This record gives sequence, structure tokens and C-alpha cells, in this order.
Amino acid sequence: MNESQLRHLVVSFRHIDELLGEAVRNLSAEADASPFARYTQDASPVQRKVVADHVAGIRRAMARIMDEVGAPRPAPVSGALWAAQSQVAAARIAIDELRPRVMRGYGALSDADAVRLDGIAAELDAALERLLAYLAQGPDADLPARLQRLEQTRDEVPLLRELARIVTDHGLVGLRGTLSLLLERLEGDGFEIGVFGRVSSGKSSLLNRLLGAPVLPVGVTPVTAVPTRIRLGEHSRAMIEFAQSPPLTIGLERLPEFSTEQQNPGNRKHVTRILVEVPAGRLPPGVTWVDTPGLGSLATDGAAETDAYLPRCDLGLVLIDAGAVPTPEDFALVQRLLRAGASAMVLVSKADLLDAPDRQRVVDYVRQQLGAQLGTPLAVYPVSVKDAAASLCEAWFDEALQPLLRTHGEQAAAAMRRKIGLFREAVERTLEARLGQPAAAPRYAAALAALRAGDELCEAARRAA
Ligand SMILES: Nc1nc2c(ncn2[C@@H]2O[C@H](COP(=O)(O)OP(=O)(O)O)[C@@H](O)[C@H]2O)c(=O)[nH]1
Ligand SMILES: [Mg+2]
Repeated sequence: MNESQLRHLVVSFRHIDELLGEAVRNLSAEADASPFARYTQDASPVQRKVVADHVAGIRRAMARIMDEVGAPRPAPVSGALWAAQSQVAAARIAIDELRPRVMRGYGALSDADAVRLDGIAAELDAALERLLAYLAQGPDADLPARLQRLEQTRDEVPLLRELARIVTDHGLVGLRGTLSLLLERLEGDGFEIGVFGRVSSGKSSLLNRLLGAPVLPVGVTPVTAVPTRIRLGEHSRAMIEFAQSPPLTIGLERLPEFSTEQQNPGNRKHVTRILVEVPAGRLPPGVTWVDTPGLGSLATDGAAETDAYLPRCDLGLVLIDAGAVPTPEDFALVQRLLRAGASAMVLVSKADLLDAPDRQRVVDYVRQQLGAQLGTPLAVYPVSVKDAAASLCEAWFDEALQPLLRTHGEQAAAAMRRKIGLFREAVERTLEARLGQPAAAPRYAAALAALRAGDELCEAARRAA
């Protein structure tokens, strides 16, 4: 195909992609929160998931075809936060259409109505201005200090119940997903370690090394939407759950049939969960390892799935391939982990590919970049699964990981407190934003006051103790 034909192909693909994106958005729970919702919400969560899986598969096919025919992939124009700022700024300009001056073009206007319209415009403008101010804050420079404060969250169980009540009573739909994950976490007391990194950064290889057995398939493209969870069990086996059919228990040798793109392209089998049990030594009871779907070439779907998973994660191991350049996405992932209340550790994987001085240079570079972007130092360790460099992996495991595994109960509790604290902040921000909507303002004010009164009671109890 010539250049114009390739460009036409990309433009058509983009249009198809936008239409599919709209279909998925229309099915989302957020869609019916708008007073202008076009459709009634008749899809079940399972139907939403299956549709999203199908769409993810079609998007992957388009990406593959573009690569095959050599069509250029359009690069993102800007960051999403910046785009959101311009959209909100444009919404502020659109408020002008409500001014009496414009309305008079549609007929005579009484003085009372003119005053009313000015009031409506001022109200919306103030709400949009607050949103804009929030978006303009930029990267959260004070995040580490804030997280440390949040770790002191007290009485987290009653607090979470109160938050659940507020979210339900006030229909804060956007927060329901995180809430149900937090409630689920509260029931189990396990510690979850997520392994993150681009496709082929060595996640599955590292887990296999830690488990002491080739449990996970290596060198394959994983099914993006489905993380593989691994925990201690009496026998080696895998449980596979599906969107539409009953679960299946299989031997580990059959895992690739469900967890890889090669044998389950586009998640055609509609797998929703994969749980592996192994009787391996380095897996203490109560700790779950999670092999997450790769970011990278499948960035857009993968990132959404990763974000949905983050509220469950207590510790994130982020692998950066020693043979590749660390990308802004790698750093952004660490930031997202911290924002979700998880701890993070960065591993420079495949360190055997570098000689000792180069290895040190890469580790220093990653450490310095992370420190600059996060405003706090973060641990970075070189690792390798090759026998020749096995001492690196052992050193990391003994020095950094083992102490955390030994105290995993406390680590999980601290992470849970940070997560509930962060969630509470999100609830407060949402309530504050809704205070700008006068019809409902008193109800939100009451909810906010209840939250803050709870704080004062705790504080008083602490002082009295
Ligand atoms: N040299 C070297 N290669 C590795 C190492 N770890 C993984 N690999 C290779 O990198 C490729 C991708 O590994 P895999 O574990 O499937 O990566 P994942 O996609 O992140 O799960 C495979 O070909 C592995 O053999 C390592 O420590 N050193
Ligand atoms: Mg893998």
C-alpha cells in the first residue's frame, strides 16, 4: 500500500476504535450518572466485562495489522491530564452561552430571570474553576509524606463502613469499584505482591525462580486482562474462572491454554480469574504473588486493567529490563502504585546482560530518576534469573524481600490503612465537588460533617487515652 492508503487505513482504524470506545463507555456504570444519559443501564457486570474483552481483542488485532502492513502508529498528542484541563477550560467558556446577553437573542428576558441566569452561570463557573484548580496541581510532590500520615489512620473498619454508607446513600458511582475491592481486601487478611513491567521484562521468569519451578509460561504474550494469582497450596494446580461457564481445575501444564495470547487470543475463552496453587518453599502462607499482564505494546488496555487491579496490591515489584531504556510509563507505574497506597520496589531485570560497571550505572540512573520524579528515594535492585548471576537475585531476596515476607501481616495492615485513608480523601473530594450543586448540597454537607466529626471523636479518644 502507498503512503496515502496506509494513512487512510490508520484513520479508518481510529474511527472504528472511537466507536468501540463509545460502546464500552455507554455500558459503563458511570454512564448513567449523567442527567443526559442516553441509554438505560441494562448490562450486567459480566456482560460489560465480556464486551470489554471483545473490544480489547479487536483493538489488539488492529494494532497487529498496523504493524504487519507497516502503517505508522499515531503517537499520543499530550498527557491526559493536560487534555482534561483544556476540556474543562472549554466548558467554562461554554458557560457564556447562559448569560442574559446571549439569552436575550432568544427573546425578551425579565430582570428577575436575568439575575437568575447570572446566578446559574456563576455557580457552574465556580464548580468548574475548582475542578480546573485541582487538575492544575500537577504531580503529587507531597505524596510520600501524605502516605506516611495516612498510615496512621485509626479505626479503619468503622471508617470504611461509614464510607461505604456515604458512597451508597449518595450514589457516588465512580467510587463503588474501589470500595468493593477494599471491602473484599478487608475480609481476607492476605498480603498481595504484584509483579509489574512491560511484556517480556522477565516477570514470569522471576516468579518461576522464586517458586523454584517452571510454573508460569515464559516468553509468551499474556492475555492482557487476566492476572495470574499464585499462592501456597497442598498440590500444584490451577483454578480457572470464566465469564459464562463454570470454573475449571487443571494441572499446571495446561495453564498456557488460558493465560497466553497464543492459545487464548483476545481472551476468546472469556477467562475472568486464574488462581494457581503450588507447594513451593518461598511462598509463606497468606502471601499471594500476582503475575500481572504486561504494559507496553498493549499499553492502553493493559493500563486500564492494571489500574483496576491496583487497589488490591500491597507491594508492587516493578521490573525494568536492563537491556531496554526505562520509559516514562515505567515511572508512572511506580507513581500509580504509591497513589493506590501500595509500597513499591524497582528491580532492574536481566542484569546478567550488563557487566558490573554498566549494571551499577543503570541502577543509579533509575534510582536518581525515580527520586527526582517521586520526591522520595526508592529502593532499586538488580536481579537476574540466570544461574551465572544468581547471587544478585539471592541478595535482593534476602536483604529486601525476606524481611517484608516475615512481617507480611503488619505490612498488609499498614497498606490497608493507607488505602482506606486515600479512599476517604477521594470520598471527601467527591462530596466537596458536589457541594457546588445547591439542590443536593445540604445532604453532602451533612455527610462531610459526619466524616469530620468522626475524626474529632477519634482525636479526643486518643488524647484521653
Ligand atoms: N538474559 C536474561 N533473560 C531473561 C531473564 N529473565 C527473563 N529473560 C528472558 O526474557 C524473555 C521474557 O521473559 P518472561 O519471563 O516471559 O517476561 P514477562 O513477559 O515479563 O513475563 C524470555 O525469553 C526469558 O528467557 C534474565 O534474568 N536474564
Ligand atoms: Mg509473563
